[in-house]
Formats: sequence, C-alpha cells, structure tokens
Amino acid sequence: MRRVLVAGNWKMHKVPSEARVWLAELKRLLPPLEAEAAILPAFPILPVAKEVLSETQVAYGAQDVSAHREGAYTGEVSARMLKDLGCRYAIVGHSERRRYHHETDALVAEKAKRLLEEGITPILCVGEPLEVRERGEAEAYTLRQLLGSLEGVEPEGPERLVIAYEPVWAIGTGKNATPEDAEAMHRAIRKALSERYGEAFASRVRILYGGSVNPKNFADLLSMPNVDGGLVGGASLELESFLALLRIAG
Ligand code: G2H
Repeated sequence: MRRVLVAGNWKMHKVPSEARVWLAELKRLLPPLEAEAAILPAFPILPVAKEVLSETQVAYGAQDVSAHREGAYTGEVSARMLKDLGCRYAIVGHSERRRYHHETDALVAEKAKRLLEEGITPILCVGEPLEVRERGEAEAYTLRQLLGSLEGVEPEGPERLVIAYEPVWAIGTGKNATPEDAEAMHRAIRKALSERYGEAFASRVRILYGGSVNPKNFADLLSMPNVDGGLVGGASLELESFLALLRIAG
C-alpha cells in the first residue's frame, strides 16, 4: 500500500551539461517500474530536469528550500520557484544542512510548511550522530528531532509527507545500519507519526532509509516491513548503480 521510492540525492555533484546527458540516458534505459524514482539535483540542474524528465515516470525535486515565501533574501530559493520548475519533492533537514548550516528543527519545520503551501512534498530527514547511538539514545534523539521538525506541519494527506531516517554515522562512510537497526527506528518513527497524525495517516507515510545505500545492501533493507525506499547519495551518481537500485525496488 506504500509505493517504494528511490530518491537520488546528488548533493553538490554534476554540472547542468553533465546532468543533461545523464538524465537523457536514464530516460532511455529506464525499465518499467512499479516503484517511484526521483532525482534531487542542485538548484541549477532543475530546469534541465524539467526539460528532460517531464512526461517520464521519473520525478525530480530540490535538496533544500527557503523558509521565507518571497522577498529580500539574497541567495535563497523559494518554494514557489520550485513549484514553477515542476518539483514534486524537496529535501528538508538533511544532516549536512543541520551540521554545516546550523539548521534547527524550528527552521526545518518552516521550510516544510513553505513546501506544503505550494503542493510540494517534503522529504524530511532525521537521524542521530554516532556518539548519541553509542550512548544508547538514538531513538529518543531521532524522535525528538522528528517531532520538533514537524511542529505546526500539517500535510493534507499521507502522500504529502516523506520521512528519511539517515543515521549521521552512516552517511557517505560506507557503514550502513543493519536492516534490523533500520527497521527498529522506522517502526519507532511510524509510531510517533501515529501519535502525531493518527494511525490511518501514519500507516501510509513513506519512511526512507538513507546512509550508504548501494545495490549490495538495498534488497535487505527493503525487505524490512517499515522501510519504504531509499534516499541515496553516492550510489545515485553513477547511472549503472542507480538503475540497479531501481531494478531492486521493482
Ligand atoms: C545520506 C545519503 C543521501 P550517501 O546523506 O542523502 O548519502 O548515500 O552517500 O550516504
């Protein structure tokens, strides 16, 4: 009942001309899919994604958005701009934003609200750093971050929210959570969502796992009942491995 989502977070990789060739190849080689595929490139690539991916089954979106609607905010990109470019999704609260740009839960919640106002689905990231996991406080930390980042966020329906659990120690490190660790956290997240939005809503929200997902570990992660897809960084940059992930997702 929850459609698997494989979302490629390209981070600050590829320039628009490289992306154009890559996306055209993806379009050519794309197998028929039941799962949903999405590419989340840097802002300057979004017009290229619109051109190449419109009328394909591949969605696209941004990696961030401004918490402001419009105005004198130099360097910011609004949700309305993303909407105009055809974005279906945007990441908010990625740990790299939280860490390098000091984003708080309150700011992440504002960003999620701006997206929802424009009909864009936030992919809201949460996850604990290594020292927190080692202290045995991973669940409490992650759920606090989740609820703080959802403060005042009221999606119209469960398809309008995606959560990504990304343990910080697993990001780009080659270490990934075991499928059982991921499942335990995803279950806890779903329970918290159920207390926040009700059982019917929570049972339909997709919860992605992120952190060193690759074609070798993806099938085992996806076999877990509460893992509904992947937010994939490194392994989404090479076309072959992204296609392999899509084939695994089915
Ligand atoms: C986590 C993930 C994508 P990677 O940041 O969001 O990246 O798959 O490279 O660990």
